[in-house]
Amino acid sequence: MRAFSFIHAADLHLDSPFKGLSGLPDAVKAGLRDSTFAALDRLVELALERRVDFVLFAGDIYDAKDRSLRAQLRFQQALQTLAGRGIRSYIIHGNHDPMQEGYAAKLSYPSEAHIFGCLEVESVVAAGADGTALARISGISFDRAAVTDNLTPGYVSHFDGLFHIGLLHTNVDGDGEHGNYAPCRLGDLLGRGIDYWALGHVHTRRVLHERPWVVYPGNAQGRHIREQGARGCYLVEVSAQGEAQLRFQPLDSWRWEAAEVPIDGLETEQQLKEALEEALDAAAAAGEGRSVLLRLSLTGRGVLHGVLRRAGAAQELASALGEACDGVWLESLTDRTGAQVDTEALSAQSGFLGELLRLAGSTGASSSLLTELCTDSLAPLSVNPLLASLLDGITEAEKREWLRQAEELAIDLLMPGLEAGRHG
Ligand SMILES: [Mn+2]
Repeated sequence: MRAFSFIHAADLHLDSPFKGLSGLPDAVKAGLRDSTFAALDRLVELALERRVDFVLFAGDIYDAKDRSLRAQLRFQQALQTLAGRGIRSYIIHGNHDPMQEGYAAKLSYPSEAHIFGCLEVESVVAAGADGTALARISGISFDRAAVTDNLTPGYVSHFDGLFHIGLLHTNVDGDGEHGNYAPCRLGDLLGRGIDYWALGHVHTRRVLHERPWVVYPGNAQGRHIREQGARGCYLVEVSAQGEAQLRFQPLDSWRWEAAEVPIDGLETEQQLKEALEEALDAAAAAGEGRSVLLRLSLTGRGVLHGVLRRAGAAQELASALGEACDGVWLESLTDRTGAQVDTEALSAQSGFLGELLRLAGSTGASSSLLTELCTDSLAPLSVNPLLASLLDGITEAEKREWLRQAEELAIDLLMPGLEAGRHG
């Protein structure tokens, strides 16, 4: 075989709506709305520039079953541009864009683009522009969103000496962050005669195994605060001996970052402002020239807690920071600070506050007690069926954060000498 190269991308989620960003300027919202398409454009540029032999799209090309026509036309255009330069594409559909559900426009795709069907695992030979067989690619699309079968048994050895790529949208080893669709175990992927598993579904890139390679490239553009850091695809070069070399290539134009700014030891509003500006500069650097959406949390204990407790203080700081650093936008600024007190000493004290803090401590240390407390406290809300369904979705981390806020509020209200305003 001759050496060849390909791009492995997944989870483009074209035309993601980027909801819930009402506080941001319209230009930012428009930029975000376009960012999944911009990532696709960059992918095409990369493929042309590096003259790869083919491109793999491992499912979730579109964000929604009822995919927009705009998204389908842009993807068709991308495939045509690649085909025009002799670059083939291999495509599977995932749980967000299953083949037999939702709206698929009747469009013609270039013959250089192969879309795998959803009935059984198909296997095709990828040839270079000169007709040389380069690799075998096996794949299957999702027919419906909720595929619960393990699809790996359909992938078999072909004993043809070709580098064998398995294209699959799957949740390997039950990743709890993603729906458990087409679930399989890492062990199911090994020993099947596949040299490179080109996976999709998990949005954070990871290499689960080397030789054979089991790879999630992650999504091409982060879409919310839980999708932080660089996003893109893998550029894979396979030598004539069948050795693969992977290089991550960012494709994102907007990057999500989160940072904490502790107020411990800060004495003045000026120092607080400077600490926040430093966090913005660090986020700008992490963006590597891209626009950044930053979630800032003020943490720790200090004298400035009293200032931050004033109504609207966090919001006022956020709007002042809005213009502080080019290319960085605040997704939110949250105050999670506490008064400058020794909580250990406080909770060792006798009296009401001490007992309350001890109770909070033991509740926080036990997930069953925490669940019990939240269930009891929220019982009046669960009478409403709409609210009851929302309550089911509250995570343990959120419950813990509420408990922490309640503790701080109790300290603020019950400690003698701590009123809103500055205190030492
Ligand atoms: Mn996805």
